[in-house]
Amino acid sequence: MLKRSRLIAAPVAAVALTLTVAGYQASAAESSASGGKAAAAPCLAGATTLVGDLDGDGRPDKIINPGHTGLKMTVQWGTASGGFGTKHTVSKLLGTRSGEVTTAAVADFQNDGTLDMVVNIVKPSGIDDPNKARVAQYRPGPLKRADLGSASARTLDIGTQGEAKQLRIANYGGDKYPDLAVLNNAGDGVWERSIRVSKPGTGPGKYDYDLQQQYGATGTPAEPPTMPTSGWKHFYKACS
Ligand SMILES: [Ca+2]
Ligand SMILES: [Ca+2]
Repeated sequence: MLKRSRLIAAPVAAVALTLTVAGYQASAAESSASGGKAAAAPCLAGATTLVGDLDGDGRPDKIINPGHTGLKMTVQWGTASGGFGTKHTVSKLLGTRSGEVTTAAVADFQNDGTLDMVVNIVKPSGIDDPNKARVAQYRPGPLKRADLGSASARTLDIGTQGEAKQLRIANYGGDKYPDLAVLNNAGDGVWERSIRVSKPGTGPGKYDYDLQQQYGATGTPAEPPTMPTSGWKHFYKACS
């Protein structure tokens, strides 16, 4: 009886070993781009819900962006059991002060395997001249859980050219780098779709006159420019 169970156990162990090696190779391939811990590619769990690793611990996190506006975004950190923790409001994590409007956009802008965030915090002036943003940054992931900080945050010019009312992920030019569309109060009753195109290795770029002519638009508060809703859908598949 003892001998027989050993004969059965050996092939089972061999199969298990093969599966482990295959799993290791798959995760190693995924992590090689970022050099960090293994995490599956981001995927969509609904039109406004992205699942992907934001804090770099290798566990997928859940980012919900109601209405695609970037105004009511929440983050739930991935847990050891494969689930998600409690909802954290992004505006709160970012330390939004009274009267300020916080917008955020999440995608892997550099397409390097880690999710990144664009953040804009501004206190609207309430008059024709727009205020400058207190914070306008591109924050390459991984981000800190406590305050969504990044070790390599970079200032973006979206904070000095109007008041950002919404941030959205867009696809301009059809490459693999997600772009940014800002619903921008440019002042004097002009609302624009102000766009920033991402380039390899840098994330969202500066204002570019030619690209703005090509992909941007202007409007008013009464007739605002249309804003993209399919940015995530273009870059990420549905979670299986
Ligand atoms: Ca995570
Ligand atoms: Ca990235």
